[in-house]
Amino acid sequence: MTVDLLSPIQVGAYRLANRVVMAPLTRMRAPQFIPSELMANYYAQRASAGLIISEATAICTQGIGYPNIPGIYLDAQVKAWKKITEAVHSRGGRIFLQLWHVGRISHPDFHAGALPVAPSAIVPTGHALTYNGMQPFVTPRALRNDELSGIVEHYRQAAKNALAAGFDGVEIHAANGYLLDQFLRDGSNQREDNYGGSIENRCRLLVEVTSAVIKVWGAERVGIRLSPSGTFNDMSDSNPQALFVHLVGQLNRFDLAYLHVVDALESDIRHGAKVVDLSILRQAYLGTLIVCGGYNKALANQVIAEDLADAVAFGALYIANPDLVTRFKLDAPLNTPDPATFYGGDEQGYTDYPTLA
Ligand code: 8OZ
Repeated sequence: MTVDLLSPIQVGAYRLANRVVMAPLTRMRAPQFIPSELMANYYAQRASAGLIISEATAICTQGIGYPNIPGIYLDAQVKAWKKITEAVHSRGGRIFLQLWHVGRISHPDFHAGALPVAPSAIVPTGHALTYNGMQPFVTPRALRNDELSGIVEHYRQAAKNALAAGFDGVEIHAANGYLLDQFLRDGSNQREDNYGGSIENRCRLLVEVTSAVIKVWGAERVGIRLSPSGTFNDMSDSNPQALFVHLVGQLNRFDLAYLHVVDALESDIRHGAKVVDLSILRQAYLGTLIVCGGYNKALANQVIAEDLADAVAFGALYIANPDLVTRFKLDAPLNTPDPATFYGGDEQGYTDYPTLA
């Protein structure tokens, strides 16, 4: 039998009903950084996905860089997430929490005037979205060497909180120019200690975070997201292929539930990305690979048929199609996502996309 998007798959500890993954999607509908009731309905509507990966969720206040994103560092947040995991489980779904620290992609307005932190004091080009509108990024404060164990501890505690909130696992967000990605790449990491310089040193923080999170969850319930070709949030690296091939080699040792790779996007190409081919990562990584980045059903089935990936995550299509799996099964037409309602707002463009009758 040929394997396709609708074939079941073992991912770490779980037998997933299909290979259609809901990508992590920032939606900014968590006032005061507390998950809202509305979010329970939104995620429950999408429970037929083989796996839901939650929107990026702050592991501590220092990790916040956008308005109305959820956290996982307060009891009230754990309680609120519990309602969401219960809603997803009651519909037979599985949901991992994505653990997030934005690093320099933030603004002093989120930190009572304190500077955002980063591997090095290098300002990214661009603007932070704050409660006072778009504001230019500021030069971040370089984290001291003796602070890094505290960062690892924040990830560990957040992972424990995710367990208490009833999630099925966690995904470490090491993609898209946020803190862990900032450490990986030499465009943002110019440290001279044992967390900078060589590729091995730049991978150190992510490897330490992964070890800590695995101690909480077991490797079979932990995934990692990377964007080796990404330029979003002013990311650059002198040799991303060498960096990411080394990194996934290190990650092989952990036997994770999965590695989740964001493909080179059109915007990355436009920004002159040095593209790391998926085939190279597929060869270097020995475990389950999820890919993401503008796939439709045909392209997703193709990437699985060519054995370049095991499963595919869908972002915009999942925003607009809560019953995406059914629509794929039936080759039914898809709803069109409305970008005006992606970030912030209410039910509109969130829980009101129609399912098939
Ligand atoms: C879009 C807007 C805000 C955040 C990411 C968490 O790119 C995000 C994000 C995306 O990973």
